[in-house]
Parts: sequence; C-alpha cells; structure tokens
Amino acid sequence: MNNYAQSLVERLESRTEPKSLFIQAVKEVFESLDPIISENPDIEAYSILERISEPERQVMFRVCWTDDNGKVQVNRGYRVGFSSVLGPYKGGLRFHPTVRLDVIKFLAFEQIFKNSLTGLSIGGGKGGSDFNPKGKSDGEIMRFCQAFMSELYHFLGENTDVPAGDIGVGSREIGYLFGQYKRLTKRFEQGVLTGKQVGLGGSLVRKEATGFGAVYFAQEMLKKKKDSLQDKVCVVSGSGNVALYCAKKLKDLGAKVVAMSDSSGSIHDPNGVDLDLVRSIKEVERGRIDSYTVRRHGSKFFPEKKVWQFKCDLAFPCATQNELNQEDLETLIENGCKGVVEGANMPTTPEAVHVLQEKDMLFAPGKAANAGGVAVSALEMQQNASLQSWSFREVDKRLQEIMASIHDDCVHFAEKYHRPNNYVFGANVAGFLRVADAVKAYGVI
Ligand code: NDP
Ligand code: 2IT
Repeated sequence: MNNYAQSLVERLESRTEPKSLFIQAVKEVFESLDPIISENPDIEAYSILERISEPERQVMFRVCWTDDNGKVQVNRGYRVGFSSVLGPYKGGLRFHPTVRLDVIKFLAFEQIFKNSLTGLSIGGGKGGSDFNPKGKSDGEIMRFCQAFMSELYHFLGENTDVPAGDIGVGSREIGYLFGQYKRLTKRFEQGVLTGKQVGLGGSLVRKEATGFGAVYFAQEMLKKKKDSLQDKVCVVSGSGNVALYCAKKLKDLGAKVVAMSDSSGSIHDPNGVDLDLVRSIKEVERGRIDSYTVRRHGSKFFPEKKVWQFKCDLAFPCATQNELNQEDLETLIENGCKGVVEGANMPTTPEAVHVLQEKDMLFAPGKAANAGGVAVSALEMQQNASLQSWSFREVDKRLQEIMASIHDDCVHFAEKYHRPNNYVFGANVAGFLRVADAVKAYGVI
C-alpha cells in the first residue's frame, strides 16, 4: 500500500477496536488506490483520504420500548452519516443483535463508493440497532420502530439523510418508521425513507432490486467471457431479501439454484430449490429454513453448515459479512466453482479474495454487484419528488442499464491501469474518483 495511505490506516487502527470491520473495508479500498495516489499529488496535498475516512457525523442513542409482557427493553440505535459530497446520506438500517458502531461504520464507508458507482446523487450513510427482531410480535416490532424513529427523526430529511432497509428491516419496518416520522414532523415527506410498500410511495422493483442487480452484474461479467448463466449450478447463502430475489433471477435466466441457507444451517435440493416455498417460509411465515425439507421430497437440511460445501459453478454470498472464508473458498474450488458474486456487503474475507485474484477467478465485489438496491432506492426518491410512479418494466430496465454501466466502469478502470478482470480494483477506483473530485471541488468544509 502507498506510504501515505498506510500511515493513515495505522492512525485509524490506533483509534479502533481490534479486528475492526471498518478497518477491513478501508484497507480494501486504499489498497486499490496506489496508482491513483502516485499520479495525483493533490490527493495527499488536500488530505482527501483523511476526509473520506472520517465520518461527517455519527449519532448514537438509547431506544426504550415495552415488550408484550409489559417489560421495558433498552436497545442502542446508530446512524452514521459518512459522506454527503454526492448527495444526502443514503443507506439502509440494520436490526440485528451483532450491530455495533464498527459494523455501521464499515457499512456506511462501503456505501460511499457503492453509491458513487451508481452515478446518482446519493451520499453514503448507514444505521441500525442491536435490536433482535427474531421471535418478536408485530406489535413489538411496531413499538420498537416508533421508539427508534422518535430519536432518529431529528437527523433525517429528504435532502439530508434517507434511510432504507438492510438485514432485519423490510417494507413492514419502513412503514412503521415512516408512520412515526409523519406523526412527529406533521409532514408527509415521502422521500425521507425508501423501500416503502408499493402503493404507499414505494417503487416497483425495489424489493427485487439488490438480488436482480447482482445477477445482472454476473450476466455482464459472463457475457464478456462469451459465457452465460444458462444451466449454471449456483449456491446462494441466506434466504432473506437479497438471497430470494438473486435466486429468482438466476432461475429466470436459466441457472439452477441447489442450495440456500439461514443462520441455522443450509438446505440442499439437487432438483433446484423451490423458491415459492422458501419465500413463503421466510417472507410470510417468518420461519426457519429447515421446515423446507419437511415439505419438499429429496431435499436435505444441514444444521450449522454453510452452502459452500455443495458442488456448484457459481457462488452468491447474500447473507452477511465475512461469511465466505479461505477454507470455504478452497472447498468451492475443489468442487469446480468458477466464481463468486457478492450480493451481501463484504461477505468474502480478504484472504479468500486474495485467492480468487491469484487464481484469476470471476469475482464481483459487493460494492459494485449489490448496488442495484440503493440505485432503485434513488429511483424511488426521484419518483417521490416528481409525484410519479413508474412501471415494473421501466424500473427494471433502468436497473439493468445501471448495472451494465457499473460493470463497464469497473472494466474501464481495471484495463486502464493494466489489471484486467480485477473488478475489486475497477470498482474501488471508479467509486473513489467521483467522490475525490467532489471533495476537492467543494473546498475545505
Ligand atoms: P435479510 O434480513 O432479509 O436476510 C438476511 C439473511 O442472512 C437471512 O437469511 C439471515 O438468516 C442471514 N443472516 C443474517 N445475519 C447472519 C449471520 N450473522 N450469520 C448467518 N446468517 C445470517 O437481509 P438482506 O437480504 O436485506 O441483506 C443481506 C445482505 O445483503 C447484507 O449483507 C446486507 O447488508 C446486504 N445488502 C442488502 C441490501 C438490501 O437492499 N436489502 C442492499 C445491498 C446489500 P436468519 O433469518 O436466520 O437471521
Ligand atoms: O447495503 C445497501 O446498499 C442497502 N442496504 C440498501 C440501501 C438503500 O438506501 O437502499
């Protein structure tokens, strides 16, 4: 890594917890920037890296709510506004017991470059809580969302900060959050949250966008190699929003998804996973994935096992960070896997990414491949601002164009700097340059 970037990483490390996910994300971006820093002395002179790696603001707050037994519960809420040089802070909210400031900082940092890659006017932010939605009643979810928004609303606005969903937050939670925002502000400010229910200001295709987008990105990569998704055997980790619609689009394009998972284990279905059944278990019943095998002959459940153990051509990590490590990758490679496409944020460990690059395998980094979700969020903001609602076909077409354009930008910068096929490099450089230009253009603020 360039000396200037390295000294900054050391300074950040001295102020951060060990094994920080935020530092992992910073290193991954900075490592790509060597040639850019060398040819642009202004980056160091204007302290661009320092300004990009220090969040503009971080909010932490207490969230008190009452559970169904009348007991008062206390959680912690977060919102990190990392960069607003390209637009209002934009990024999801995560409700999961593992959430802490470091998790939100890493996600918000990734979001800056992802959002830049979309070419749309959105800055980078992220938020969430250590609240665990699992097993909670609908009333408990509503009361938690209302309590969370009662603190967060001070910091939001359609031109300031626009949250959406992430792990544990879907259109139900966004509905409760919007209702409370409206109640507190007395304003029907539709564009203040995205991922709303369709019919209530939500965009068609937002629900499907991240998963569909990841598959459109994979399709572009394969097309460049004169290949396609037809008959490819795929494994998809997770069974939430991103995983479900990634699997659906894979199937629509002729691939076969043979395994999916949740945090309790994996299911393997050699005949191809029945996606309507998974959707009904996870989206409607909010149940556990093992119940799939009871209803589907020939499938098997593997408690606590990951999907990387199964033979496949392509792997789609769509659950959470660092879920695919070097050992997992070696198993995938032994079984003939040719590539990894990240639907989740930073799901592949740095060691596994290194192996993928050494072996020149197909590798689509999350900040490029999963940008479809936030891109359609920005399209939702555009529709809300202009009081329009576009058809499924129209939004899907725009999503495909955005994913193809992100793909081409990655390829352009990878080739320009003699790193063909290196989508990590291409995505980091393309995302960074647009942000760096804006930081410089706006002066020292
Ligand atoms: P969901 O909450 O809908 O689904 C998450 C899935 O991942 C569930 O199957 C869950 O299993 C599993 N999972 C979550 N945490 C863990 C964990 N610590 N260990 C094992 N499994 C886990 O979330 P999304 O589908 O929205 O998000 C998935 C990933 O995609 C995240 O990395 C998110 O940041 C990223 N992403 C999401 C976008 C969006 O628009 N929603 C956009 C871009 C990226 P279980 O049900 O058992 O908890
Ligand atoms: O990680 C992500 O890009 C998201 N969770 C979606 C963010 C958004 O604002 O739609």
